Amino acid sequence: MPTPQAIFMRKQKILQGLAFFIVIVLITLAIWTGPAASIMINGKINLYEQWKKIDSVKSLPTSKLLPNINSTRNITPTASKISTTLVTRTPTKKPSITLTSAKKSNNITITATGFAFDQKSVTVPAGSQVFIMFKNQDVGIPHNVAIYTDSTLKNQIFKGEIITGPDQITYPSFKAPDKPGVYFFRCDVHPMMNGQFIVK
Ligand SMILES: [Cu+2]
Repeated sequence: MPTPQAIFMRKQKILQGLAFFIVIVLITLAIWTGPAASIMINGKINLYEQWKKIDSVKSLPTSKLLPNINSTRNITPTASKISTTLVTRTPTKKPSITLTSAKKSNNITITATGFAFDQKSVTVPAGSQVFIMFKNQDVGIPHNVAIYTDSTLKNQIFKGEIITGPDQITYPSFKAPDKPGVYFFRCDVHPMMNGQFIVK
């Protein structure tokens, strides 16, 4: 006499076997129905024959074509009809960095000492950005650096802030003239302190 537990176990095993069988059947059906359905339409198994039929149908007049098209449309393997088109892309040009507008910057140091500049002339590249560091070493004396086209002072190119020594300042940068030539710089407080601002 099997115990109730043994009966329960046996039922469990039968159920498991049944479930497994059903799963196998379902998988088999799923595998077979897809391709089989597409092949078996119209009772024709040979896809090649179907293709030949389509080709022969194409040459027929439209009136005779229509019913056949309806019956053969379903078996047309659309996947093979999809044409893959290669899209060729021309690579975009690499951005080239040109330094035409931003020329090499120019750092200049001018020192005023004993009511005189330490240099008679300074030279900068034409059109360059000029950074002037001005050092005033005269104690209690105001000086600056200002640049003009010439000694007539008609056209001012740059005017640096007046500072009282001992002090130093980095002036805001300015753009040197594009036209090469000999320009003029001076201390606005003491006009006899001057020199050549050469643009090359
Ligand atoms: Cu001065």
